[in-house]
Amino acid sequence: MTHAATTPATGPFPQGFLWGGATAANQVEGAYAEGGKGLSIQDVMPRGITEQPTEGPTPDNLKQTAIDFYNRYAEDIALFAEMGFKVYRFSIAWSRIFPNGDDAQPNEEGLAFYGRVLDELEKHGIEPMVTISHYETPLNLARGYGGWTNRQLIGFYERYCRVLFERFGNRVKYWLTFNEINSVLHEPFMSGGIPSPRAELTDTDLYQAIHHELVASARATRLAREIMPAAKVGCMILALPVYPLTPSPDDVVRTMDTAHASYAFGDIHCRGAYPGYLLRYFRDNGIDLDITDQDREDLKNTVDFVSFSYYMSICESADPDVEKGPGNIMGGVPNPTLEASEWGWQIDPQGLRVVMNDYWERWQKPLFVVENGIGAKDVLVEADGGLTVEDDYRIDYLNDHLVQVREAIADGVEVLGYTAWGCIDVVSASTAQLSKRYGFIYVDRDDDGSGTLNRYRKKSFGWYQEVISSNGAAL
Ligand code: BGP
Repeated sequence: MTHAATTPATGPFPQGFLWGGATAANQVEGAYAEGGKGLSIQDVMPRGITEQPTEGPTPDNLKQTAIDFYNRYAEDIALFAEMGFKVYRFSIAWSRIFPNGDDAQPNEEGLAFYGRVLDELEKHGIEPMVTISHYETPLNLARGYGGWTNRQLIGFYERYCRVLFERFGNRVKYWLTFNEINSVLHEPFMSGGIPSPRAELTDTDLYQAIHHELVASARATRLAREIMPAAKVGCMILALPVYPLTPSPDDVVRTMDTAHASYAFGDIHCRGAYPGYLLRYFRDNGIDLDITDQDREDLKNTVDFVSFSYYMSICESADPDVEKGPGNIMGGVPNPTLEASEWGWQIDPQGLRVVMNDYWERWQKPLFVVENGIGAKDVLVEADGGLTVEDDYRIDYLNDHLVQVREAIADGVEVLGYTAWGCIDVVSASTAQLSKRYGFIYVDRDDDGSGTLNRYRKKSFGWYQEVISSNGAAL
């Protein structure tokens, strides 16, 4: 059967589609040493992933104060409500709840803060979605235990989850266990609290750490079902569709291998066991992991849905001389047919449709797009309604990507919702700067830390408001 050209999908999104935005604690809250919070790995990453971590916290780390969400959350959530958000994805800073990660008792002041955030969301009828661990491992678990290479972290994480589920289980339905869990392959410190740089880490240690995280994720899922039967638990994957650079079978096979490295995380979360291609990789590379029978049982607690971030696609080539380009953590071989953002991340709206079809067919679990957006150097300008940013480039990027979400829905993919990344400007994860902005809301703060922290609605604010109020028909 041949397909005629498909008719582009138009009209509104499914009823109840969850429109919203996403942030992470370390990138918005600030108050890094207030309210009983302990240090996290982010407090020693003043340059993000571009430089080695520092010994202790340094005042040039913008995340120490970030955008002061810790004090301004009510104002910010009111702005989200004004845009019409149905859902807000945020993370809980592990070291606000367990300052050292291994404490016997949680920090009540930290729990009280998130209780206040939830109050505000409830006041506006916004559904919360919580990332339990978003690049914020308590520093003590990294430096004192070796991060996720240490099996003890499973127990510490489970204790932390139990506290969250018991305290907030009747208020939060959507939970994500680990942000971009596959990113640990490239950023072991930021993603897995593992102190050794990637080059000094053996594959065995890396995959043992990954195994511990996967078991922790599955145990959290089981615990969630016991404590909050109505909850929905998702994994969170950094989606980076990989295309062969040429039609050469060598490139195609290489593309498959590269794709497998990330698929493995979804396969284990959705199928409850290690896939054959990963077991083969272990055999071929002499990787011998400590996997207990109990671990195998635990892994069978599969997730309810698959969430993912999507910013770009990459190419892959079997030719070792082909150079890789920049990108969301992993990067990859640039695609000669695509344009790129100011940071060299290639823009590929159709890749989002491709990856959604791919994940849906592979796992048959509902999808949630929990990050998407374009980092840009916005300029604040004077306009009729006051200061704003004329961010047509952001509107174009988001519009083009949402059109592809609609296409995927028309293809039959089940999609729960969409949260635009950095719905308010946040400190960038990779650069730790504020000049790489994603928001619908501009925050007056510069990379040198100066600025009033005032919030201003960008042009995209009104655009997203219309998209939401028309349930996508305005795209
Ligand atoms: C993802 C992270 C986010 C976020 C986003 C944009 O990898 O989950 O925390 O920051 O990418 O990346 P960046 O801030 O480096 O532009």
